[in-house]
Order: sequence, then structure tokens, then C-alpha cells
Amino acid sequence: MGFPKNFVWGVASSSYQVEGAWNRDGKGLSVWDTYVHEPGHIQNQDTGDTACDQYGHIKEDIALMAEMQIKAYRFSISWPRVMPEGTGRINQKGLDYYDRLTDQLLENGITPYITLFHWDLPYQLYTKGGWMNRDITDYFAAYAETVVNRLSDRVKYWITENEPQCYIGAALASGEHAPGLKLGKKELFLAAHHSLLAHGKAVEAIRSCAKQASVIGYAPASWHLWSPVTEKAEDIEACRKMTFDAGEEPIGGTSWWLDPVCLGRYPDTTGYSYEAYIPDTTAEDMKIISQPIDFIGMNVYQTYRGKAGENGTCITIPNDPGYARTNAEWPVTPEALYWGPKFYEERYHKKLYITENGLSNQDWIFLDGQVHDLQRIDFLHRYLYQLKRAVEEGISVEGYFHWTLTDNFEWTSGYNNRFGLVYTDFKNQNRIIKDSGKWYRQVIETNGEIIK
Ligand code: GCO
Repeated sequence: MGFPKNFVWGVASSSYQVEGAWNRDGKGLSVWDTYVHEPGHIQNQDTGDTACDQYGHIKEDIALMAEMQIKAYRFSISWPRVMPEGTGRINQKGLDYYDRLTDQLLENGITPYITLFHWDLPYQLYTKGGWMNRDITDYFAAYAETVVNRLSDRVKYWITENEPQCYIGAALASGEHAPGLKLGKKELFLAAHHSLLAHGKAVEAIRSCAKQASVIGYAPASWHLWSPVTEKAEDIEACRKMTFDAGEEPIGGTSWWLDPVCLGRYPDTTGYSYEAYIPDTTAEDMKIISQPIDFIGMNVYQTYRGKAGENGTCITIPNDPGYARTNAEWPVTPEALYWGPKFYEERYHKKLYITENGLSNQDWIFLDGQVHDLQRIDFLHRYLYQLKRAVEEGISVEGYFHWTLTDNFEWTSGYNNRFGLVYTDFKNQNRIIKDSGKWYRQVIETNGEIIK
């Protein structure tokens, strides 16, 4: 019992949040580069121009991972670093960077898991209509092919896209993320459809040009999740139903993104009036979207809590006064890592990875020069306990990637949310392994046996 022998213990990051070097060595602009430079979008006017400068700290960051015994690193590739205009011209120096990163990881016995898209869309493609332009699906496939041609002799694990709910929903519907648009429903659904189609085309591209058998996944956000407050069958069913309900804001829901990919159809929209907006989906598109994938990546931070109401509806239980919460005000709800994987496996019958989980905390350097982040240790302990429960019940979770290695640029909240196992001093790029990083090392060394 416990975690399986080959369970993958990793950490995750994304290009825009850690790399810095926003205009070095021929990199093109992304929508995030332009967005952060416009006033008013990001707290304190922070930018990712430098971030953790992982671009200049590969060796150091990988040494930290090695010290913590980390087995796998999930990182993303910056599309405009590789293709400055998003299509056509390739920037060899950009590819060279990912070559160095991959080689260093492998030299240290750390397996790379590459995400092809974590929101930093080439700005030039945005000027051509971005996700609203169907051509983007072919541009994305060509970009995927370029990366895979270069790295697949050494890289086996690929994730096409990260959290479309954010780069379509938060970026194009509510306007909170770059490029900050508030589109009407019709355009939004078209953009969402293109994002799904781009995923499918990228899967085809990876399979057709990879130099070894690839393991391919897709990682939507898994925040649309309800966990039952009791184990009564009716509470479980009510929460399951709510979790997979496409919702009134379907772009945010889970099934909106996973049903097409894993079940080959858009979710049942009965009861809502937006059918009219769903784009004409030819059978051919749906076939591409539902190319078989090997795993679902779950980014899990929290769950709502629910119980059965009348006629099988779900009543969401409000948080208690003074509830445990993170610096980002997210409730600490560890059972997310039990019910989430359980519900997903039962609906989609796919292998799972927890591709993100973690918390933001008010970390600082103590007088003794160390970073004592007891909350993060407790958070991690509680969440991993629930994950262990899931795994022991036979739910096939293959690995866990903590978000994140080093404190980094947290989108609109800039540097105000520290999520790292390693503290970053943004003035001088010094790094200090936090107590949680040392504790995670023990988790890895014992393959989770210390989780009780
Ligand atoms: C996300 C993104 C990450 C975030 C992390 C913490 O899940 O929103 O994938 O880029 O930094 O989740 O908010």
C-alpha cells in the first residue's frame, strides 16, 4: 500500500512566470509581455521581464531540484521564444535554451515533462485574431512539430495546453488576463473551439513526428470541483453532477474542456440557452479534438463542498467564519485531491497526474536566515494524505507536481503570492530552500511513507 513504486514526484512551473529574458536572444513578444507593460493590469506594476531569471539560472535551479531529490520537472516552452512571430521563422537560440535545460535535467536524473502552451501567446498571432482565427490551430501544430523535432529524442512526456479556462476564459471573457478582452459569447465559443482543435492537432503532430513513443496529456484547470461533506450516496452524486455540469459560464466548467477531448462531444447543455452559440462542429473537427491522449493533467488547489438538496441538486456549503485559507484567499480543502481524481477517473477512464497543487503564503526570511513555512508543510501533508487515500483505492494517479519550485510571477498579483518550495529574493535572485522544500525531500525519499 501507499504510493506505487514508480510514483513521479515533481515540481511545475511555466515559462512566463520564471524565465525572464523577455527580449533576449531573439525572443518575440507574447501577449503577456505587452499586457504587463500597460499600466493598471498588474499589482505594483510588476512584470515578468526578469521574474526568476531561470533563463540565466538553469544550473542553479536544477541543482536545487537535485538537492531536494526531485524526480521530474514540468516546465513550459515560450512559443514566441521559439517562433518570434508565432509562425514561420524559427529562433534557433530559443530552441538552444530548451536544449540546455533538457540536457541539464537529464544529467541530474530529472525527467522533463513539457507543456507546449502555458498562456504566453505570440503577440503577432494576437494581431491576426489570436484564438478567434481558425488558422491558429495549424500554427500551433507547426510550433508543436518544431519543438518535438528538436527535443523528442530526449523528451517523452508532453502536455499540449495548460488551463484553457484562463487563456480563453480569464483572458477573453472577463478580461483579467492578457490580452484583456471581453468578447461576446459567440466569439468566445469560437475561440474555445479553436483551442480544443489546436490541442487535437498538436496531439497528432506529436504522435507523427516524435522520435520515441510519447506520453501525451492535456491540463485544464480543475477548480470546478465539488466534494461531498458526507459519504452518503446522494451527496456524492450531487457533487459529481455539479462538478461536470457545464455551468452557466460553460467556458469555466470542467466538462466543457474534457468531454470533447475524452468523450468526443460537447457536454450536454440541456437547461441552458447557449446552444445557439456553439460553433458548427463538423464531425471531422470532433475527431481531431478527441485524438486519444494518455493522461489528464489535473491542476488542483481547492474544492467547493456540497451536499444533496432537493431533486438531486447540489447545495454548496459556505466556508466557516475564519476558515483556513491561503494568501490568495483560497480555502484549504485537502479532500480536493481525493474526490477530484476519483470523479475524473470514473468519468473519463484516463490515467491522471496532479500537474499542479500548492499554496501561496506570506513567506519571508527569518532572523536565522531560513524560511520557516509551516503552513505550506501542513497544507502539503493534508493534501498528500488525501491523494494517498485515492491511490490506495486504486485510482491511477501516476505522479504529483508541486506548484512550484521557486517563488515566481503570479500573473495579475505580480510577486505578491509566493508559491515556491524555494524562496526567491527578487532583488538579487538569491534562492533559499524553504522548510517545506526540505520536508518535500523527505516525502520523496520515503516515497510518501511519512504521509500518515
Ligand atoms: C494556474 C496556472 C499557474 C498558477 C498557479 C497558481 O493554475 O493558474 O497554471 O500558472 O501560477 O496555478 O495560481
